[in-house]
Order: sequence, then structure tokens, then C-alpha cells
Amino acid sequence: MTRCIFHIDLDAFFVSVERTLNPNLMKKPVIVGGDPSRHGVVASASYEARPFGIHAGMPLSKAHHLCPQAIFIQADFSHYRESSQRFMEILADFSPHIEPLSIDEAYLDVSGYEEPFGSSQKLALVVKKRIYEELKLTASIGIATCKVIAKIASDLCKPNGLLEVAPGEEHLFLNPLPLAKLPGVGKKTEQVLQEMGIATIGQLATLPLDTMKKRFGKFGTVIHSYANGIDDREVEAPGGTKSISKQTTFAKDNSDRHYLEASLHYLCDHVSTELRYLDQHAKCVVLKLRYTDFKTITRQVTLKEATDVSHVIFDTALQLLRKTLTQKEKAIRLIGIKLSSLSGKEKQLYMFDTRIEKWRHLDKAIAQIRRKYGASSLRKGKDIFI
Ligand code: TTP
Ligand code: MG
Repeated sequence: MTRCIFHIDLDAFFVSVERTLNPNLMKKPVIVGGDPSRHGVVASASYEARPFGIHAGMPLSKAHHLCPQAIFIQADFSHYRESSQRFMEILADFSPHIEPLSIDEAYLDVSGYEEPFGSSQKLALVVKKRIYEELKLTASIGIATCKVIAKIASDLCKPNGLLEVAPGEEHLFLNPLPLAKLPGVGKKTEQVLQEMGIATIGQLATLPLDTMKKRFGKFGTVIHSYANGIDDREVEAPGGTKSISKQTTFAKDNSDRHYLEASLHYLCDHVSTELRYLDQHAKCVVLKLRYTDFKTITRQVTLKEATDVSHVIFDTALQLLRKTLTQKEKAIRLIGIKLSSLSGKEKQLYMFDTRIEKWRHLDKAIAQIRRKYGASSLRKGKDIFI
């Protein structure tokens, strides 16, 4: 299913809250941060102050120098906190999948929730209207199939904007943008990339992955994926593990069944070990495959009974893989497994199933050996293929 993700960010948040308390501040250059004759930096600048070159983080004295007619205000966090809380509550009315990112921004996964509104844009307009009617604040919303593009889109349409990057148009949207628009690319990374002759996101996308890996390590792989419009991160509420996942990208695209099953076995072993470490059971097993042409699919099964037994998890994932790979297949470039619908330990019915009890003992014995002799001291049969 194609996802529909909103990134919602309030405009000039601290300034806008101050304006709800004092309408005289409307349409004027306003800076929240404090008295410019004292030390301190700009926290929020109104859009009228920005053409003077003023931005968050700038010393107040410099802001005063650039725009002496600006109105400087001391921050009052109690008001901002209250508005922020009400803002998040409004968002939660539209989808349960909400991830607050900071005091004035959040991701909202509205996949499936947009249908009653006619389209994702119509839903976004309703969200904006509610925020304005209830809080007298304007928000900018970016809509896309993944988080990183939604975030870039909301940033580009500020203030009081709405910008949708339609499914399939990700590259068209990203390619001409300057590197600095890509979240994660700071001044230093930008400079190094520029020295390599890279100025746009599109140019970064076409660099060989290996070059990025060598130059920037794991971070290089992440921003390379983002530049290619690939971002599988889910919208997840912070706190508490909502899912455990692990995936692997093959050095060479692969269609060998034994190899794929062995990789799956390794991944299942890894996630179920983590599951037991966290003292959790999982009810949902999700398989992810990315084909050689980057098409990505997920298939999932909800178990009758939540489990933490490696054998049960692998068996379920294997059935999913075999079912998915029945037709003539394209080569696979990535395989992943995710355990979700996690819950704490309860007395399980299958405690009375002696086979499952045996597997549970096996998991415990393996854990003891690995603790004593290291993680690679013991590998299970299937893993020898990889
Ligand atoms: P932002 O959303 O980054 O900024 P903003 O809402 O003022 O403006 P924009 O329209 O560009 O979104 O941050 C939200 C609030 O967080 C901001 O109003 C004040 C506070 N903040 C700081 O206190 N210090 C900072 O350096 C930044 C960036 C924000
Ligand atoms: Mg903001």
C-alpha cells in the first residue's frame, strides 16, 4: 500500500503564539528571544523580520543591528507548551499514527484516513482549518509517501502552505533541490559534497552508493537513500518499542531461494533475540522485499497467539516468503523482517504445547552459549548458507 504521510509544522511558532495574546504584533517584524541589549539568541522570527536576514540562533544583538525597528519579546514557555499540546491533540483526531518531532511539528501517517475527505489535500486543508480555528495559528503541511519528502515539502511551502509530492513524482521533486534542503545534510557535509562536485540532491542520488559509504560511513548510506526518495521509516510515537526490525541489502541482487531463506533465518534469529531481551512478545510478523527495480512490498501475518519463540517467528516468516515467491521472480535486493504488535509477557496458552516449550528451552540454551562465547559462537543450520 502506498503510504500517505503529513509533515506539519507551525509557522513562526513562538511569534505566532505571542500574536494571539497581543494582536498589535500583527504584520510587524517581531523577534522572540529576549532583550537585544543582553546576551541571547533569536528563538523565533516573524516572516516580516526574515527579509532582514534574521533567523533562529542568531545573536539578538546582531538581529537588532539588522532590524532596529523589530519588536523584541521575552519567551514565555507556558503559553507555547499549552498551544503545542492542543496542536498535537488536534492532529491525533485525524489519525492514531502521530509522531511529535518538536514543540511545533509532527508527522502524521494518514494512510487510509484520507478517503472520507476525498483526497489527502482536502484532509490537509481540514487539518489546517481546525488548527487555525482553535488556536489562531497557521501551519504548513507537506504530503508525501515517506517522511523525508514530506518534511522537505512542508519546509518549501512555508508559511501557511500545503504541498503534495504525488506518488511517483519523488525524483522530479527532489532532483533540482540544493543539498542543504535534505534533512541531515549540515554545513560540513554540504561542504565535503560540494568539494566532490555535488550541488543538488539529484547529483547526490546518482553518486555510487560505495562512494558515499566510504566517505561518510553508515550516514552516507542513509542520505544516499533519502536523495533517491527512499525512506522506509515509520511514523511511530516516541517511547516504548513499537516494533523490532532488521533488514539486509545484498551486495548483489539475488534470486537464489536457499540464500534468501538463510538470510531470512539470520534476520529472524536476530529480531527474536532482541524481542526476548526486551521481555516482549510479538503478534505480527512482517516480511519486506525490495526488488532489483526498487519496487518494495510488505506481507504480514497476525499470529493467533503472541510469541517470542525464534522457531515460530522464522516458520511464519518463511511461509510468507515462500507464498510471495511463488511466481517467476525478479531478483531481490533487500530482505527485511519486522515484529510488531508487541506486548509484555502474559501467561501463554502454548505453555502447554510441549514442542513450543522445547523450542523455548533451545532459545535459552543458545542465549547462554552466546553470552559466554560471543554472538558468533553458535550459528543455526540455515545460517551456513550466508
Ligand atoms: P521552528 O519550527 O524551527 O521555527 P518557527 O516555528 O519559529 O518558524 P518556521 O515558520 O520556520 O517553522 O521552531 C519552532 C519553535 O522552536 C520556534 O518558534 C522557537 C523554538 N526554537 C528555538 O527556541 N530555537 C531555535 O534555534 C529554533 C530553530 C527554534
Ligand atoms: Mg515552525
